[in-house]
Amino acid sequence: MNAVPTLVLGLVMLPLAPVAAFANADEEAAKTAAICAEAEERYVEIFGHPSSEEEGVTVVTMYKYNFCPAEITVPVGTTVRWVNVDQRTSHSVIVKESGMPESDRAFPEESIEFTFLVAGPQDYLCGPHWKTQNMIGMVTVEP
Ligand SMILES: [Cu+2]
Repeated sequence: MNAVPTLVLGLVMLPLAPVAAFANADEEAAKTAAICAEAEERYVEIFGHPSSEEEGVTVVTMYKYNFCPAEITVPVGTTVRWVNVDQRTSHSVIVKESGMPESDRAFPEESIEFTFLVAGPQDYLCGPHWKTQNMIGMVTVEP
């Protein structure tokens, strides 16, 4: 008699788990997209033009503990400029495998630049926020 409720419970639980995981991922993606759209609005407010219009650099904004966009693909030799468009928080950049030390903190409206000379995927993170806020990014450098 006792085996029946357990079996029913098992059947109900199994299909629910993956669905819940997908819903959370979608929600997370939507939240990130909204934050990054806001970051671009901040960029235009501060600098008077879209981040895509900067000459000679690829811009990644830093806003509300996110890199926007968190993943980019660039040709080798590209300089990435990380721009802090937050109002209060400071951020840094550590390109893990570059051998370079952590950058200075970029305060609101300041930026950090790094030129990617080695092809391959390069993880980077924000010193003060990668652990607590998962503030992590990736640059895929193409030869
Ligand atoms: Cu940060």
